Amino acid sequence: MNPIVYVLNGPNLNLLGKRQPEIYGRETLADVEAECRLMAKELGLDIEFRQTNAEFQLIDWIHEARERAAGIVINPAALTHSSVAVLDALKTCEFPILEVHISNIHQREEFRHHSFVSCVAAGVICGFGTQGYPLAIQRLARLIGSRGPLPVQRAFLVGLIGAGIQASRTPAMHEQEGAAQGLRYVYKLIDLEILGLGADALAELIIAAERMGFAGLNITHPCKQSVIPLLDDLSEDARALGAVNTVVLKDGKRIGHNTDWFGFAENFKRGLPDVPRDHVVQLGAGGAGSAVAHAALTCGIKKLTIVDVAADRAKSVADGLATRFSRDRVSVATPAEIAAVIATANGLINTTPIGMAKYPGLPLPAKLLRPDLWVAEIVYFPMETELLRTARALGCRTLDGGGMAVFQAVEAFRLFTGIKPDAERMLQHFTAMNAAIS
Ligand code: CA2
Repeated sequence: MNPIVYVLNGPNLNLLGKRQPEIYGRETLADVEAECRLMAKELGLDIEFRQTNAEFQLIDWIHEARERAAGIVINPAALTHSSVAVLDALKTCEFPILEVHISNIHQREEFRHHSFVSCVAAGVICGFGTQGYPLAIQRLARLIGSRGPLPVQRAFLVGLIGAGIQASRTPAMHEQEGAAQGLRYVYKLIDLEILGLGADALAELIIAAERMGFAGLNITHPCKQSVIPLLDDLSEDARALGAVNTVVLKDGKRIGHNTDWFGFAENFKRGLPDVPRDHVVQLGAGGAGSAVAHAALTCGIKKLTIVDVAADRAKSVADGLATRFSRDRVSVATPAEIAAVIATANGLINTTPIGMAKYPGLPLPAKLLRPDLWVAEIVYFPMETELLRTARALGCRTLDGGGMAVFQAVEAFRLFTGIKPDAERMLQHFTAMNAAIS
């Protein structure tokens, strides 16, 4: 139920718009009522709009309002200047009263300069023409704390398709930010493992998501590459990287993006802003590996050596990078060559799954780490991988994968909704969530 506001008008105001337009304008009282109703609706108020030529009637309505209303807007008309009775009635009210006059009574005859009711009014509006009425209602809404009807909230349904994704923090990050933005935001996990489906179910799942009105999907292992043929178009980054982690579903079209590289770049810029970047070794050339390598070169790493157990995979990522950055900034090495390449490196980035809760261990022999080597991870589950723990113990500067997880979500949220999320808030929420869980 909305609060009720009485808008009361005294003698002769029924003539509004019909006589003396030079003083009172051309709007009729019915016009004024319509404007008041419009304003009241916007502010979540109900109004009783009344006019009378009889003093007793005005007083009776004030008494009635005492019982029912949250406030009064009153133009007592000539009674303003004469009626102690109207004043006494208003004095019994315990809610805000706003006094309105269409004309500027202070520019008119001397007898109109005094108002009997102003002393009980929370405010007086005069000389604004009939506009004074909606203005008074607006002010009254403030005074009684009416914020208006609940705004219609925009709704977004999104999700993540992947295998073994139950521990993902992405749904909570999106939903929390959606709520903070005043949206109805639901993020569903579509876990192939739980559904007992293979990656070949992807086509069917995307159609289902479209039919159910999903605004978009995040895509993860093992579908980041296989999703590409199912899409209508790709962003420049996704095309370059050959991997998609975000699909926007809009106007019957599926557009693939890659926010992973942005996630790593942003995390790196914040977490290791001043580390040397002459030569860096990256372990892993999988889907995440190509995005991270792209981010690393974008962040000014002068030379990147990519190491992968599958030589062809490392070569294909390196070839892709060479077309976008210069060839001499990228090279490949086999696991047998790690010791040699790491000897000249300033930093090490691990993009292999080794270190994840599912694949514990170190992605390279511990003896290859040294205190002057910085070490970055993309895994955030656990936040401290064995690699990070070992490196930290040695005195290396390190970067965990938490920030990357947050910033890929920041960018995906923006793509799904068209609304800029608050990255700092998402970061804080992620940190708090991890502290509560671990
Ligand atoms: O300016 C105002 O709103 C007044 O309250 C109007 C009162 C007057 O006595 C006050 O001093 C100021 C008069 C209302 C009469 O309304 C008419 C409207 C159109 C034509 C004739 C009278």
